Amino acid sequence: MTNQEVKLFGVWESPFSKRVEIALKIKGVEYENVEEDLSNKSPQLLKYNPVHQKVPVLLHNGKPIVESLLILEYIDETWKSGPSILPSDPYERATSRFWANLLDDKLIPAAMKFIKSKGKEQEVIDEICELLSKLENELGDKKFFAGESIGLVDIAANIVALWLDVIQEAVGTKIFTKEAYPKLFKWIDEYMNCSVIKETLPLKADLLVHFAQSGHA
Ligand SMILES: N[C@@H](CCC(=O)N[C@@H](CS)C(=O)NCC(=O)O)C(=O)O
Repeated sequence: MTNQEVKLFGVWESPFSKRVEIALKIKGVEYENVEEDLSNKSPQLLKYNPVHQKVPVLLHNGKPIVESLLILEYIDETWKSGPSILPSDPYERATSRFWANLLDDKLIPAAMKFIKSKGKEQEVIDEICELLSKLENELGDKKFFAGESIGLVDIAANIVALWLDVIQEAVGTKIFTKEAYPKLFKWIDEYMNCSVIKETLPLKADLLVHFAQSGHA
């Protein structure tokens, strides 16, 4: 495909925006990054995502796509040339979507509650630990959730790879440790070592400063 308009409206500190950046880079798609200010959202963001008014928004030849997991699927289906993000087998595709959705439906809301309760509510801690154990179990001895190279669940789980540690350091309650989750930590090493991930995800130190200033990750 030539002469395409591909624009990403995002913010540097968002794990959701970073999912989309990672997918575009994996596919080798050239795009323009539009950095939003969430305290003063641009008219374009409000126009392209009138329902949720959130980043990320991918604009492809004038057409907006919203919700990061849907954008990942759109990218995978639109740019067939690069490596696949979703597996081709229908059962494996459904399973990947299940785990990616679980992150967004359960783990991320629990992490938000963890921040709100300043890491003090045992019920929230238990919920996060249970979800992490399930993820650890799903990963098993694989290098990545998708197998030998990164796929949908790996990209969706970048919150586990970086943001969770920032959150627990910021609130001062450590629950996600190498001792408790050795497989997930091995995955983090592999994931953070991929060149596309290294060049895309922000530095932990910068996220910590941002968290201290804004009160959210
Ligand atoms: N489910 C959405 C979540 C996106 C999201 O929560 N974006 C945040 C930034 S991390 C946002 O734009 N917040 C602005 C607001 O809530 O006003 C996705 O996967 O794209």
